Amino acid sequence: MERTYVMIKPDGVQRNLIGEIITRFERKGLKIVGLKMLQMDRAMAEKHYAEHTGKPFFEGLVSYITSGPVVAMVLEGKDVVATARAMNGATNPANAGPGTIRGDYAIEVGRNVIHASDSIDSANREIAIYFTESELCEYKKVLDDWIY
Ligand code: RTP
Ligand code: MG
Repeated sequence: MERTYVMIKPDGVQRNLIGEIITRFERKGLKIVGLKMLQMDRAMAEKHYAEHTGKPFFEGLVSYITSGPVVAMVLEGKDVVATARAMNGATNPANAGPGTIRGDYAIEVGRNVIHASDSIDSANREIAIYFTESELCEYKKVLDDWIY
């Protein structure tokens, strides 16, 4: 089954949105197979956002993402990469529709609460940054049969 990397950014943690956000993914029917809280350092941020190195917003992005703890998770489900991106909404919350996480909870592009991998390749790369194989749980839920 497909997996993606989702992360509640420091503003989401500070604004007490952890439970709210995780609840949305659970209710959708996506399975949490990895979950932890951590504080990113600069090296980790540069690795995660390597594709944005040198862009005008890069320094601000690194200082934002390292400004406090984040909640890292791996979600599993059919088409989960695209589904998590759709649930998060557009990068700039001004363009994110109501009902999306960014649409409902954010205003600034530089404080947009949540991350999700943009492709299966990105998901595999990002999951490996944050989780070891043994930290991910492969398990069956009774609900699986009701979701699929
Ligand atoms: P993310 O990687 O965080 O899930 O967001 P995304 O794919 O929707 O957007 P991406 O292009 O990967 O940008 C990464 C993060 O950089 C910040 N950003 N700021 N000031 C700006 O113009 C700007 N553009 C991007 C956002 O926090 C974005 O989520
Ligand atoms: Mg991105």
